[in-house]
Amino acid sequence: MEKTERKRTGLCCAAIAGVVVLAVLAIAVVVKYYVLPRIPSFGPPRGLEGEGPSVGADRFEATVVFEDGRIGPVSDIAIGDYDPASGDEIVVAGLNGAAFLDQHLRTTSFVEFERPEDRPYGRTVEVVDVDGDGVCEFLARGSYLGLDQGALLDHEGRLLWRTGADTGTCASMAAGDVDSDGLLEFATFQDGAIEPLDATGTKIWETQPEGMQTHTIQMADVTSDGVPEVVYGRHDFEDDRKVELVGLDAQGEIVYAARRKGDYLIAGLFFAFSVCPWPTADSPPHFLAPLISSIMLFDAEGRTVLKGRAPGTMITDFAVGTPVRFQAGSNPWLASLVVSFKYESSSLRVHDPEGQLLYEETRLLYGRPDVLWVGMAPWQPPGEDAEVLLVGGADKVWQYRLKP
Ligand SMILES: [Ca+2]
Ligand SMILES: [Ca+2]
Ligand SMILES: [Ca+2]
Repeated sequence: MEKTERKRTGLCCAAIAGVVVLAVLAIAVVVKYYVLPRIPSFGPPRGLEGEGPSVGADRFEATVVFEDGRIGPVSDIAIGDYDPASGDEIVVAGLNGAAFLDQHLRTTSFVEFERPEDRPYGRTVEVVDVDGDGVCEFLARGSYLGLDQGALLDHEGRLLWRTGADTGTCASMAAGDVDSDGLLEFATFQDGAIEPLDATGTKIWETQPEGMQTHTIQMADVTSDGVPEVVYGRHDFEDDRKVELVGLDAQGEIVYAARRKGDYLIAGLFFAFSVCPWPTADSPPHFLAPLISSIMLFDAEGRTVLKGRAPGTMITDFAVGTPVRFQAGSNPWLASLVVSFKYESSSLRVHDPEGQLLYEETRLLYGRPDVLWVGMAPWQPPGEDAEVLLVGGADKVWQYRLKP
């Protein structure tokens, strides 16, 4: 009787031990395959320590196609009719000047920017055409850290005006013709308020809408009427799981708002989202935002269009992107550049339309000759049927093409 009891107790203990072992194994499997992969990684991108490609090195080749020690970090590459001669050119704009290149990437002229010593202005220069006459001007925007003033320079690089002449700095700035009079306006975010300036740099109005917590504002036609709105992200304090993409018209009235579940998009929208056409350059505006270890492309309704892995990315980083048709006749891929101030690095990536990472390359930002900066454009070289990607660097432009 006692023996049977002991045997039963022994069996019982063995069963309990078995269940415990199984449970521990199950927990280990769940942690390894479900929990760990979902914890955001705050570490630097894998390629950072070695610099250079960490994914897809056998797929793309990069060559320097432009180099000029006068130009500085290249922040914009614009292709179109931007100088008095007829026909398209490629304008490469950097911190200190701009070069005009022909279709064979030969420099035809160079403009040096006036840079007063007393107060530095924007570190990222954008090619704009204020009056649409086919002769470009240059918009020097505040840096992404919001430390510099914005300024407009004429075609010869002479300073026309600066923002916040007294004290203000300009965290963000975007250009667009919001009132359809043929002249660009410039939306600025200064001292906690949105202030659009006219083509002469004069403030038109000022607004500080409720819930506005933006660091970045953009101009984009979110109402699909051919006229751009001033666009920014807003947090709904009544419901903190919601974020709104808001569009203001020429009078500063809210004419558009798209809501979506917040997640990390809230911060991505506030800090550093950019306008990114998708899937082609003529498509309705889409927006690219940095999240945690990923980037997200969403449409004007707030719907996710593409979410791609981007290790080392934080919601406060800056992300720019463009579609590139690297292969003739196939879908474009999304090329993006994330500038991370935390890791002092920039990462170039290419994702396919499903969000799969095809290429990744990280380079350190400071004191390196081969830094990658935010100027970026797809370009179809003459006689070719696919596009290459032009990316700005320090005093140079790189061309990325798909290997045959
Ligand atoms: Ca002009
Ligand atoms: Ca206008
Ligand atoms: Ca519109």
